[in-house]
Amino acid sequence: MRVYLDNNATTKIDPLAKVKMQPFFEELYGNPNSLHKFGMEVRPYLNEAMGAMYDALNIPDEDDLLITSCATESNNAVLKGIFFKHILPNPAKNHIVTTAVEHPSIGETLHFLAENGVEVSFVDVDERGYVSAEAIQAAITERTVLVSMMWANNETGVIFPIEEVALTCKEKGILFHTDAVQAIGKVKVDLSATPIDYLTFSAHKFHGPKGIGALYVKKGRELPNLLHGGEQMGGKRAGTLNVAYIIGMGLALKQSVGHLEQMNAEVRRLRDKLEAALAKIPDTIVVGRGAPRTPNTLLISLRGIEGEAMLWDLNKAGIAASTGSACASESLEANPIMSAIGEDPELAHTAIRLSLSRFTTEAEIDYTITAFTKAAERLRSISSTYGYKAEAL
Ligand code: C6P
Repeated sequence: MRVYLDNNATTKIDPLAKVKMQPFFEELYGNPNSLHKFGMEVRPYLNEAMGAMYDALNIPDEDDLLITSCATESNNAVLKGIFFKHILPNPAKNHIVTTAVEHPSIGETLHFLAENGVEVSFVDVDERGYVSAEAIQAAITERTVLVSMMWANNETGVIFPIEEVALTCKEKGILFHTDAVQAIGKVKVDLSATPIDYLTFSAHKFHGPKGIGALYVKKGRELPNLLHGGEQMGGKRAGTLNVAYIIGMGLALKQSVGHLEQMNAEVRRLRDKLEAALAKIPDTIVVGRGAPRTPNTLLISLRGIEGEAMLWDLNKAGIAASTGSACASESLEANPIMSAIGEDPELAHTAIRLSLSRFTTEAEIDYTITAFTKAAERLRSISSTYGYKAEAL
């Protein structure tokens, strides 16, 4: 059996989105900015896809949804945009608040800005991997220009108090950005209801194509152009539009939001079943238990079992999991979220992330429970002391 449980790294394309994209690689290949028929005939499809995204996230018509190449681009654009537009002209307001567990596209960008004089507060998580609104409020100073807080963490699935923090920022006149990559299609995101200034997402996390994402920008919060060049996206993000992928992203977003109930009932039931079974393995810790979590994610640590070794055994059984974020998977560094939580340092090397999707089946979960339990027994049996390390293989 082949079981894909790494849906926080990327997802398979929604079959309906794939079919809908196909004509835009073939007969409908015109450049939508061209004035001839080839170009013009594409435009209604683009408008439909953009409209679907505005509807899915309840985006007011006057606000912008800028298409980017990925969430990493959107996150870079918003942080560097704030630097150019607000911090450089007014260095008295040069403080940004964020969390210690953001994706590197936020964390690394902020380290880069810190090298350029920006003051950054990385607020720590508690023992569940949660950051409270009070902890963010306590970090805000008179110099704060922006708070950037992820909606849901990619490693634990822990959901952060976005509404509360957004309201605080609004009251204090501070800009608010959220990286909603792991929230879209898992929790309700309503941009008319919550006072968010900027929001990031990426299509391949909700069964859209890879290499396309978006940045939501509230009216009046415009940033310098993300890419200078032609007049695409009103000049705000130049470059020929990736029509097929925008069409795919539009349909995939509509579909995922339409399946929110399934996600919160059926997918959650399967995740909880998996979690309950794996938590019976002696000496395990489910990270984020007791905090609000996305319905599809499970981060579990097994004392004495190197995460890499577990992945290897699971892979041999045909199961795809990860030790955390896919973009950090080549380093054998301690898992960042586990280190941030401040658990026993050994546990930071033993975390396994299993992330489901609405395409995950009960049979796949049952198979995983058996294979995972067997792998844990095997790996523990070869280390009587639990002192086993992957390098010893
Ligand atoms: N997280 C993971 O395994 P891109 O690659 O640019 O489409 O998305 C980046 C990104 C930004 N924010 C969050 C919260 C994310 O989870 C990701 C991607 C993957 O956790 C790959 S590193």
